[in-house]
Amino acid sequence: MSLPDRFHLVETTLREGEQFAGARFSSAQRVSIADALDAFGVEYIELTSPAASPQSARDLEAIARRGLRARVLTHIRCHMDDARLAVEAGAQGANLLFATSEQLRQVSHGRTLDEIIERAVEVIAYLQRHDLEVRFSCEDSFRTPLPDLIRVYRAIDSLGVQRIGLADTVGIAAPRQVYDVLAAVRAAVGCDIEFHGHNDSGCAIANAFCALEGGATHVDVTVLGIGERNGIASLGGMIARLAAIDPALVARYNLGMLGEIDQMVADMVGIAIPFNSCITSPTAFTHKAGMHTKAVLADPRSYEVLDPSLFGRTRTVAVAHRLVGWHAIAERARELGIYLSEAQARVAAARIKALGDEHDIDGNTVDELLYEYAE
Ligand code: HCA
Ligand code: CU
Repeated sequence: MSLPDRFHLVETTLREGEQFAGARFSSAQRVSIADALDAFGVEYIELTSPAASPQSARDLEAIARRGLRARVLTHIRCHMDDARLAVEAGAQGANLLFATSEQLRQVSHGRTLDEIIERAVEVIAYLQRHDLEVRFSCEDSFRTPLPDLIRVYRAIDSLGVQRIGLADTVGIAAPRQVYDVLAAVRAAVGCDIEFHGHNDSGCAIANAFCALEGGATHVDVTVLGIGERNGIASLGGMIARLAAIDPALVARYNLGMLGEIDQMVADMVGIAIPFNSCITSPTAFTHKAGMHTKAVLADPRSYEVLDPSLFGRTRTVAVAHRLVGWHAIAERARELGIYLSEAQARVAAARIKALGDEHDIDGNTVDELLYEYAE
């Protein structure tokens, strides 16, 4: 398995992310998000369809005109009405979507595969005449039989589109399945391949990564993973996954901005950055248990697969708790300019453990206790 030489992030906070229950971005917020993501360096920014609402159409036009480095895409139904609006708004590309699984075909449009392809031919030709980059996705790809998927994608590929997309719309796919399906589709088409995966069963980042290993060239992410239900792969999670293999894979991005971007969007949608967010969680680089802190103080790589400084973060060694070890206590004392012998540090650690057994303690309590040694 190998990663493609070049992968692209399709950042869809301004489309999928808007489908998060708590999201309602103002025009100014949409612009702030687009600018921040552009400064971070994502290759594509996907916006809500101009057919969604009049303000969405105006905002798409305004953001498409900002002259961003990132290409501005809009996500539309495979329909001429929507395609015309996308062209009018000046989008640089259109991400088309058509449901192909049994489950969704029945409830959403009732069309056969041939009818889907026929419609796609008309819409894609129109977009291509207007020089838009085109991607076509089968919604609910992972509940669509593989032969059906391949049939649709081959037909679409032959139209000369830039990409086809696979969407795990309901978050049902498992990583090895994603790899297998991607590899099969990779062998069947010549164009680029995008992957979009939901997190209902907790596999969004793993699936996006396996998609890349299987031959995807583009992956969809949102800030903090926000989206429909519990969302999709997060920008920070994808960066972490790739950086854990080799920081060079993500060196082209402005990694120091991740924290501010996550915080900005968290504030806009009324949540805190989740404790289990990769990289930007408040505790992402906090070490606690004595065994961990001893090793991390000796060599950070012992328990840190990502270097916090790559992301403008610093390591924290938690000392105000009953799991503390004497190495961490000695280190905290050194930070305060107090030099403890091993025996003294062991005694201090024992006192903190005993206190921690009785009640919650904070950093000040520990520091006060250590200052007693300085006197
Ligand atoms: C949705 C659509 C989508 C589209 C993904 C894509 C999905 O159901 O809201 O175009 O690749 O998850 O299928 O977000
Ligand atoms: Cu989605």
